[in-house]
Amino acid sequence: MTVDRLLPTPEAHDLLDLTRELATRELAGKVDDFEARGEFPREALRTLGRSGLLGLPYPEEAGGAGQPYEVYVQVLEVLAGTWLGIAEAVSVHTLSCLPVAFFGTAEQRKMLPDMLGGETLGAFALSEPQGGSDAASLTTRAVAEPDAWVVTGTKAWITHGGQADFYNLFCRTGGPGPKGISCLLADAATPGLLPQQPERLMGLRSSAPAQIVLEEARVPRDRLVGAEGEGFAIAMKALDAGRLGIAACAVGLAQGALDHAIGYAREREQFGQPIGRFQGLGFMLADMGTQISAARALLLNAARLKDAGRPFSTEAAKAKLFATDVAMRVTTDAVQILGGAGYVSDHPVERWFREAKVLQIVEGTNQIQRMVIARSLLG
Ligand code: COS
Repeated sequence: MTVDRLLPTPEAHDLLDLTRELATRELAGKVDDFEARGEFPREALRTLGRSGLLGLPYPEEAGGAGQPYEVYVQVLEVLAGTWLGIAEAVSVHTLSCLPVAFFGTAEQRKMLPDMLGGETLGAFALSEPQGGSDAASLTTRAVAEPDAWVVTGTKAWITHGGQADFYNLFCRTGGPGPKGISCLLADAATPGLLPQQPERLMGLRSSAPAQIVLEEARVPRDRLVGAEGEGFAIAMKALDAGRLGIAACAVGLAQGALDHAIGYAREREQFGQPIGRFQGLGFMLADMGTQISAARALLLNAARLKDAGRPFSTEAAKAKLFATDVAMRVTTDAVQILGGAGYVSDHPVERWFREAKVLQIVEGTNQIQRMVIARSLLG
């Protein structure tokens, strides 16, 4: 189904067309294979980078495409409708560029053209085995020596772990709590930065995260991003933007599932007519379409607030919460509409159902999003 989109500029229309073309030409034929083998699509990401899709919402003078979030999230949505693993990788990479782009020194910002052009791939290392939702309790420690920060600890669930060229390492450089956290930018080649085996996932297998063990990893002193003690605020700001990316992934995945279910409901006949003509299924499709439109509207509203420079964290949390819950419901219903055919891997809805689950968990569980929303309501 073609989604009727109101885009702000002719350039944005061209960008969406380019994304659809790349999705069809470069991604659609590869996704099943890469997901089945659990292989990371590094080359496909490079292709997207060379087409300008890995630095979309960053200023042109930094090497980005200067696009508003309103447009960037719709590009992600199109990618997610074809290959969630790629869309999530683009979203995480974009998030990983944010600390340097907005808090980096002039010297650090020299790395931005390669980052935003997709020549180098980024990772965002905040979570730890004992501290996921409670991010401010992280224990990875960075000790200042004259020439380097010496980092010891373990990071967990790191998307692009073992694939990334640079890591945002959130470390404790001071006392307990959020004010004792700083952000370091580490190269993948840093001695003592040791990616572990990728996790074995329920879905999204082409982009499996890994733990990163840090054994006295020596990160040069000039790789502190922002001020000492500013790391938690940087992480939260990056996550606010990242949550829009995950919401976009959810909307795109749900739209893909709806489109597939519609195609099936038109073709499949039972009792002498296409099954979509039965009210029970027609109403399911109607609810799926309505929920997706509502999720997209929440997402675009939050993105437009961000573009206007207005506070948007609460709206981003609402968009992430709602859109990912919608993706779970819609993919579940898509499996139901296909019946037995939905439960086997001949149709992608079985994979999309498995993939939707993780979106309710990453970049802040949906319980954390509710916490953010409730706090803003209560003050
Ligand atoms: N933007 C900027 N600063 C923020 C912020 C935001 N969105 N959210 C919080 N902060 C600041 C606060 O203002 C506070 O600083 P001040 O004391 O100077 O005001 C500081 O950060 C601590 O905030 P808070 O007290 O709210 O921290 P909590 O420990 O209660 O944690 C939540 C807040 C739960 C929102 C945070 O831990 C969180 O988002 N957890 C989930 C982490 C996550 O998403 N992980 C996914 C892994 S990354 S892929």
